[in-house]
Amino acid sequence: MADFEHVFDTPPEGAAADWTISQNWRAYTEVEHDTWDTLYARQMDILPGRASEAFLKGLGALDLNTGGIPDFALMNPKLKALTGWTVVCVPGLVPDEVFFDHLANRRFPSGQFIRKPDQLDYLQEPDIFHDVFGHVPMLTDPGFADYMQAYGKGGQRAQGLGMLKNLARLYWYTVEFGLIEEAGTLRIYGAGIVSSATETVFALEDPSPNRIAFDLERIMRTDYRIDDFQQVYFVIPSIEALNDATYEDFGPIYDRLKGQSTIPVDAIQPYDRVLTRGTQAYAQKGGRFAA
Ligand code: HBI
Ligand code: FE
Repeated sequence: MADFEHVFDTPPEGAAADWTISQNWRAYTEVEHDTWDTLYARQMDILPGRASEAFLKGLGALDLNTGGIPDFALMNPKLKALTGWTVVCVPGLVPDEVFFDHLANRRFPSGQFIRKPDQLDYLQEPDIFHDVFGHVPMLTDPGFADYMQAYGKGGQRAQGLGMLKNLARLYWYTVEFGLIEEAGTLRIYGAGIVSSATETVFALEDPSPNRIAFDLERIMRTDYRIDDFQQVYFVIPSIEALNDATYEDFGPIYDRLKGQSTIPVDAIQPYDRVLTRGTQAYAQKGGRFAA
């Protein structure tokens, strides 16, 4: 983490005890607003037909393309009316317990800064484009809104039980890099994918990654990489199914996981339901790649 610019141990100067800061929307420069517009336009060229309908509907409802970086004072009333969520500004990555406390109270922490023009394609830290464009549209979906709050509550508990590493994998493979089946096709809904032009195409169309049916315990045992495209994606049948599969006491699962090995990112297990190993297997299932 040492090379992350926006990471602190205690709330930096000007931040409140809960790590929030003012968005200070008026202070964004023309270059920063242009960066938002460029990234937004680039994603809208490729997301229709690839992103989940829930994401596209949410994006439209929030009206995030009025020119430049969205002003939270204008966006939050729309979001709050839909699902009771709001977005708060933070200086960068915040400690896990702070992050969970916000989620458990239906507040999504967003970075205040936006990437530099020479970082359009990739940065490891979550900036306002990743956080707002990537995460917030899904928070307009009532089922997904509940899932995120449950993750915040579960995070607090997992931390106490020493199982955060396992729970964080669930977040990674759903909230950040999840795929969903819609009308017999694969769509993306994970924020790490929908906010990345290159991974938007890779996640659905590249033959190399494994695409495996969602399996809670399997995911909690699976490693992940933060520095490259994913080698495995997990596919949920629906948001409702995701909630059903995770609406249970994780205590017994955590007990079982303690005795089990970690599954490498590129491994396939005998019990995996592999939806595609690249485009061919998926085409055989009558998927969108058959055309
Ligand atoms: N802080 N701002 C911010 N954004 C995140 O996504 C985030 C964080 N702190 C901790 C964290 N994520 C994760 O490590 C937890 O989900 C485990
Ligand atoms: Fe994220």
